[in-house]
Amino acid sequence: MSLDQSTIDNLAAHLETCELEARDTAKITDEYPEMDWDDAYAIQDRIRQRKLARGERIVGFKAGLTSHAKMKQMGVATPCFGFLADSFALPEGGECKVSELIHPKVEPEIAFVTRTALQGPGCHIGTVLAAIDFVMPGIEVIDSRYRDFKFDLKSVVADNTSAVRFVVGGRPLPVAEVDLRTVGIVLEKNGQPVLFGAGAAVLGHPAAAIAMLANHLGARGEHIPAGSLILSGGITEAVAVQAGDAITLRVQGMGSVGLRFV
Ligand code: 0L1
Ligand code: MG
Repeated sequence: MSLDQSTIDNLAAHLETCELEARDTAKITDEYPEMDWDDAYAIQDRIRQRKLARGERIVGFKAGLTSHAKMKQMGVATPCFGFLADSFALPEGGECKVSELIHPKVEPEIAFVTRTALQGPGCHIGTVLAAIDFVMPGIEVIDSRYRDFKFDLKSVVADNTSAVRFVVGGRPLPVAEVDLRTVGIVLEKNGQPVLFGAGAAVLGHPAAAIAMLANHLGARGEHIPAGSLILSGGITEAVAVQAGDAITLRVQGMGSVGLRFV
């Protein structure tokens, strides 16, 4: 690590305040170019501790930048991982208030719920499928705290990978009842189909993103608890939304889930 504890605390407070007050900021590596990966995840951990200290609960995790479309859109080459707090969850068909956000975008994702804990290292698609209870459609709303979504990967990790809101729903399916590589998705914006894809866009198989997450957490002495919700990453690039937009995600065999931006 190259940053001291008080710098990590200050950067976590700064980024979380930007999240809570819907204010953007320059990417933090502009001021701290020496920041390394351990620093970046330590800042994210500190944001998680701040939320826990306020009584929020951590309901799961997310993998980000897991598809080539997303990596190309953001100009990066590696996935990243973040956490999901209960305050991020929106009801199915509910409202997402844009006044609470900076410049939201949506991503179509497959959400996983674990039946048993997953502990890396050594997790692979098989271990993941054996530990999953069910999968369902999920829309992630991302909202980078960085001005104009301009960042590098370490800054994104520190910023909890742009996590801010999500909705899951539709028809949950036991994982054995779906081929997650060929499952098709359509994302509709205001009734118009705008994005199309298949599960294989996420690292060849969305469960590979969960295995990477478990191995990443295992390397840091953590695990994925039973009953966790995990967003496996956008199948397509992200789409910008504004007040008045209605978004629906349809996933083959799993029904649909939607949100209205107000
Ligand atoms: O969930 C994601 O793929 C987002 C990762 C963070 C980068 C971004 O804000 O697009
Ligand atoms: Mg995402």
